[in-house]
Amino acid sequence: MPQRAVITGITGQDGSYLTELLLEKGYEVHGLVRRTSDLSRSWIDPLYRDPVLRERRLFIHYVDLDDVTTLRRTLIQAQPAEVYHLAGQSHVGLSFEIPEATCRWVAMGTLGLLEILRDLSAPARFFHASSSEIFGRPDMIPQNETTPMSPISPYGCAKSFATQMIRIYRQSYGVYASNGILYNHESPRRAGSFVTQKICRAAAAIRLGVEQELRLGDLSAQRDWGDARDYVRGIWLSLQHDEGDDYIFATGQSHSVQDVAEIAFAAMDLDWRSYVKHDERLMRPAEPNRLVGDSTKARTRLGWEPLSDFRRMILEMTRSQHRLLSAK
Ligand code: GDR
Repeated sequence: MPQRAVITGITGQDGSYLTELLLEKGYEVHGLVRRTSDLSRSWIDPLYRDPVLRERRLFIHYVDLDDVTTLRRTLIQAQPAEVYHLAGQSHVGLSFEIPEATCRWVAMGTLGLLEILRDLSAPARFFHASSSEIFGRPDMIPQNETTPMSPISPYGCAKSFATQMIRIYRQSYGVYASNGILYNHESPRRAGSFVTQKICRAAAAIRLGVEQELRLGDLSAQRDWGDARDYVRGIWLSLQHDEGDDYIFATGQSHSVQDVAEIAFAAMDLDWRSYVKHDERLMRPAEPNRLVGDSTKARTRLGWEPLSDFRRMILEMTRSQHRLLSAK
């Protein structure tokens, strides 16, 4: 019998890399997809079109996170050994505009899954994709698993709720549930609304003469940016330990939005200063700072190690955007 896993958010960057990893490891993968989502334009589509995988080792279920009855039925039928919960509204800036929807999906969506899990006759191990946004503007640098949560965005607040619920279900109901506290992680599959991909795409588009300028918010904002493929290995490793726990996944190094622009534009033989314009409308009502993670626990307990490097990743993303745009 192959190991069976359920992934919420299978169509996204992390979901698609995780699916590839699990299929490689011999898992049967069940992906939950929003009913309005267009699978044909997602990273999962090539896998799902493969007749060797489709409905044999890779299954897609159309179910919304707030449709708890269908969710329950799907999980009871799938009988997974592992559930990876990656879905939710993941844009921090947008969460200031749609706070209620963000909390419904991110906070209550996670709680709904925990409630189902608690009732399953065959217990499943549960992974929750938490976020460095739970820390807001922390006093300690770098942050670790004991750093107090003090979010400053609706998204961070919803993630804090979900993160704490994971701890409560672990302690009070004996559910195997783990938080991966994920710092920013990028790749050529990153959605274009996040700043790294927005910059890499624009540098390529300007090089090709398709666009003339790039408008950005806070250029001085700093983040601990890692590579999604490293973090997805960490996500899997989190559920291979004997008991559920919390783990920070981060590189421990900080870079600015301007650093991203410098590397991406230079890769296209352009000087970023000639094309990047500051746009006040892209500034957020509150901006976290000092978000740098200490991943010692994940490294020592899970044997996790990030293999990629920031500069190489931005170069890869920019070249990948250049290839995609050139082919259009
Ligand atoms: P973040 O990622 O909010 O950290 O959340 P994002 O790439 O959106 O922003 C990073 C930083 O760049 C600044 N910024 C801009 N951001 C966007 N999106 N667009 C702009 O034009 C722009 N200009 C400047 C932002 O203000 C910010 O400081 C990501 C998401 O993946 C979350 O889901 C995840 O939980 C956290 O990382 C860890």
